Amino acid sequence: MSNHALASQSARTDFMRAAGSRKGILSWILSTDHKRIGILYMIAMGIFFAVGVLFGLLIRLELIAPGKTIMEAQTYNSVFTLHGIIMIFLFIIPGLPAVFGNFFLPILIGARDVSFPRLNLLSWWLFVAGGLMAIVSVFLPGGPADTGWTFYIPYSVRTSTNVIPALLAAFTLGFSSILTGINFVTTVHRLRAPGMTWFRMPLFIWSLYATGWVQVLATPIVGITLLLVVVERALGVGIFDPALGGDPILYQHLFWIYSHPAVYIMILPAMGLISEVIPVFARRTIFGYSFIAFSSIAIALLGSLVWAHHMFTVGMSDTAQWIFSLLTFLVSIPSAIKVFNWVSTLYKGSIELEPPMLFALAFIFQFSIGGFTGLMQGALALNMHLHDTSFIVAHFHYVMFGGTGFGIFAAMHYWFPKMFGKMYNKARANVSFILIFIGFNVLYFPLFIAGYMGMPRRYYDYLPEFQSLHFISTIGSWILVLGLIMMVANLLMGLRNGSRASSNPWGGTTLEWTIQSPPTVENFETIPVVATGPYDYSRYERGEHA
Ligand SMILES: [Cu+2]
Repeated sequence: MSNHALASQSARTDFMRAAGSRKGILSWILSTDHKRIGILYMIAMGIFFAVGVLFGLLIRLELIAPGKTIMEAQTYNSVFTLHGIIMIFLFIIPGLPAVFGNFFLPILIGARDVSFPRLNLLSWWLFVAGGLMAIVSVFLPGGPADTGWTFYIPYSVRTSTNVIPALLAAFTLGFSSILTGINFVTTVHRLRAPGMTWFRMPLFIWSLYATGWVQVLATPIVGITLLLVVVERALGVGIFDPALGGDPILYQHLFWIYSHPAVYIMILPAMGLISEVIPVFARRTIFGYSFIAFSSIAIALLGSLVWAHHMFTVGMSDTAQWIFSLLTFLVSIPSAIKVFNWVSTLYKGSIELEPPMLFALAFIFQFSIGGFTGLMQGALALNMHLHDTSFIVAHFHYVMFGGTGFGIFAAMHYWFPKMFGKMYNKARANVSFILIFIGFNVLYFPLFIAGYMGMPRRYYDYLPEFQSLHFISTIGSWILVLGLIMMVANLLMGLRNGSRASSNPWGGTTLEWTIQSPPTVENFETIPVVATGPYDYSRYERGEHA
């Protein structure tokens, strides 16, 4: 059945209203439908994000002036630790794969669900359990962990705060991520519709596929490492603590052997999403499809060889240092290919600045700043100067928030009409985008300057010469949060009383736009037969508008 015929089918009961064997909340939290699981992740993740943003706001408020502002130094250490743990393990890592990957991966390849639906539900329960463990650790006697999200040794085996619950929370969340990776890799291999060959797959799928392998292969390493810290703390066995004959540098190697590839678990799906949005709103067939597809795989492979660039100051041999420096420069090439191809797709395009496109363009701008400042840190001499300064904080927020965060917002505005069958108010969405974009850059850019001038990260207090930069940065955080609140309020209003959305409000050409909004439980009445590549805008390029 051709794609067009599918679009004209009359609306059937959608997955949210379909009557299953269970009723009410049980029909959600015990559902194995990939779409419902995607939305369950969205709700849980949204709550954790709000908590993470609150902690971020408190950090900025404390740093508005030198000395004590709103909290004691000990509390400050716990607040930035929790901010890091929540934003990394409970927002950025699950963000695109668990929410939008779960909802759209099967639909984009022409399938009815993922390979292991019950395992998929289990991954969500592990996610919630891990999140609750992290939150509970705040209220247990001893107080929340104050080690930073990296749990560096020896402090994490000596501090009296609740490190073990935090470690076990991260361990449990790791399992949720591994199970999601197993599901996605298997689904891409096994459940593609007839004709959906590898080089006809949407690029979001290539990015989820590469991410899935990193989730499966790298996450167990940090899982074991965190368990070893629990054993060392609980049983006093010398593994990492030098006082017990252990090696703290070994801990850093094991930690970053996962955590650097983990940054690609965070950014690759967002890159895939940008490759979905750019052709639709530029009305152009994507430039260099196979280069973008392969660059996702190359990033996953090369990204597992650069971990020690986080450790240039620990006293490694010169040989080891220049090798990891060189590899760090190399891994930037496949990322640059993506940016080049996105910009080439925009060239001569008929660009429509709809809300998803605004967030996607901001992604390209901010990810490029994040990328370039990453390259700077690959240079050994500069790294010695910038290591552990607020320059690093600015760098990873430009990549993780300015990149993946904006990617999540772009995905939300792009797929909202398909997921919920309703439109949000575009004018309000654009205003919220402007506030978020300005707030973000006013918040983080000054931290590059302060860090270059020597402002250390994770410090509760600072020298007066850094005050003006911190003051500007804190104002930025208020503008940003105002924009975030407006964005969420606008989407919730759209959910409540937005106008009905058609099956293809943006003029997309991938499979999700051929089925009704919201989709039915089965996604497709009949499994589609795919005959073309994903982003065919040749009619527009020939000037033959639809
Ligand atoms: Cu790294």
